[in-house]
Amino acid sequence: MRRIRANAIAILTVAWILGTFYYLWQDSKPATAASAPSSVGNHHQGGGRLEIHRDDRTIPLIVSQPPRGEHQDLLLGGLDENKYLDAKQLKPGDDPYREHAFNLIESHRLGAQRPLRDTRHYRCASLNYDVDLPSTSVIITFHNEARSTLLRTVKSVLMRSPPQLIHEILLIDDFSADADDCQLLTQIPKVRCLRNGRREGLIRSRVRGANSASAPILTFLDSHCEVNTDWLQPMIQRVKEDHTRVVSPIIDVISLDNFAYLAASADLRGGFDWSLHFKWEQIPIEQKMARSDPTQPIRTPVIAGGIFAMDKSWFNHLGQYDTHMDIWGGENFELSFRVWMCGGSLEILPCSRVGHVFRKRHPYDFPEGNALTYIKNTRRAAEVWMDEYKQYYYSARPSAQGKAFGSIADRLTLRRKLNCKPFRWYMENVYPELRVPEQEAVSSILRQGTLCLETRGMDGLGLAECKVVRGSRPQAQRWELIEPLIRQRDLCLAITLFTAGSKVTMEPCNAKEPRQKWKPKGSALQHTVSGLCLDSQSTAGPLVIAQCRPLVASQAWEPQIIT
Ligand code: UD2
Ligand code: MN
Repeated sequence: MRRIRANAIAILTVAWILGTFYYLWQDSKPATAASAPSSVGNHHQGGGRLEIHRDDRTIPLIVSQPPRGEHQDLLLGGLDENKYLDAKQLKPGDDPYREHAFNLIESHRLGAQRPLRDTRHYRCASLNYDVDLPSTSVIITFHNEARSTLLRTVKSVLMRSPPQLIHEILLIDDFSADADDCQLLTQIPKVRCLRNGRREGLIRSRVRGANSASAPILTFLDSHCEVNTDWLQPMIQRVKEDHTRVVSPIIDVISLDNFAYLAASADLRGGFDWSLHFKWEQIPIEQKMARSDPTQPIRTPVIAGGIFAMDKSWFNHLGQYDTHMDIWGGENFELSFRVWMCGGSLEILPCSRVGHVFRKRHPYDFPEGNALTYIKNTRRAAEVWMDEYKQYYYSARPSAQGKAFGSIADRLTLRRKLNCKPFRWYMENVYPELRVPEQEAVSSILRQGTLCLETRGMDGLGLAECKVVRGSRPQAQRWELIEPLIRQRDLCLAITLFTAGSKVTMEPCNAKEPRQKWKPKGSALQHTVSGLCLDSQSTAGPLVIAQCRPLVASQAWEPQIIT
């Protein structure tokens, strides 16, 4: 008897579970093809709700087909696509990776458009968006992009966005070799082309685009993207609800070898290490556990940088970009810190997907060199936004010390005017997972030929033969160069008076004390406020500050990192 009852309970339980699954499936499955109006393609606007009709039930295999026929001509205007694409052909024997760092043959083979697999979570398809969403100006900057990837970017936007939301597509041609790459595309309705008279880099190019945009929302894209089904509505919806949100899609991967479109993980957010190197990282486990709805936005400490939407007035209010940053790199940190610290937020929207060709190298040249440019840009971001935490940036990237980064006065004024929170707030509230490194700064000796700067007694300083005692340098000759300080343990190099000839001593460190602020100037060490340079005069005499004289031996200090 008891066994029969147990069996009955087991059967009922199984039936209940199956029933629940069936119910959930019924609820989420897409409408059948029979209800789709055949003339409108796969998007149908009705009753204030964007419905997506598909005739395929196996959701992961759904592809979003571009509309065909007349509809397409209306969207795309008079451009002869084949002529546009075929004008640039590889010669037999040419390396297909050479010019763009991706396989140009494969890209060309795909042509101007292609169907894409809808990589979103199936629940995204049943979300509703407002009928009266504001429109956007899409801004795409490029320097010598391949025609096939550029055209696919533009076409995918026109074909996979509700037309009323695309006010215009602004192409900023950053002084590419062939002006026709951009110009010919203006035959497509809504496409405008702005050509720079000289190479500006992506940061100033985007600002130029933003300044001539006329829609209330700005959407930035790289020039080798393909947007996926309903990519735009989730972003505009979030920005419409709160203009201080800066939103980006999940960035899917387009293979640089065969151009396959691959879904990216939906559990990632943007992060970085202290050298200001961007990386994707798992969302922290507590946040992951708390996520019951996979369509919900993901808060992110930083964005990758290339693909995001933002309210135009908010973009302008927050100071656009730092236009003293050149070519590529660092602007994503600067924007991310600024947005969080000055009252906004950053999020990744899982229901918006955009494919991007990730490359292993830059296919273009950097007039000042790649490394120096990255250092200049990230140094500007660190100097303006990272407060006392910038020392960890310098420890992680010692080569950044002493490299030129121009004046940041305007950006500091902006930070003050916007009344932004300190970086400590960002660390505590936005990115507590970023660990502060153990306080072990890099030590150097400061050489002048065979002599080394050393401390003597309480606050004395002098030059002496560089020594090695039992395999390591004596403490008196070890220095930590953490701008603006030149420190040894808790004491720092300081001037006594702000005039030439004034003696230099050691005193307790204080990064805000003007007498302790130094910066490298060529091979000299310059006192920032007086503009005078550290001078050893003679080996016997005291250390002083004197008028900077480039190439004078008593002012040349060669830092050499020691262990
Ligand atoms: C990522 C971002 C990129 C930017 C960069 C950091 C994504 C998908 N991409 O690098 O947008 O934030 O990190 O700076 O998040 N370009 C110019 N002028 C130049 C150099 C580049 O217009 O002098 C264009 C280029 O054609 C491309 C865009 O800027 O459309 C970004 O350059 P990228 O694709 O080489 O950068 P990526 O994806 O490695
Ligand atoms: Mn890119």
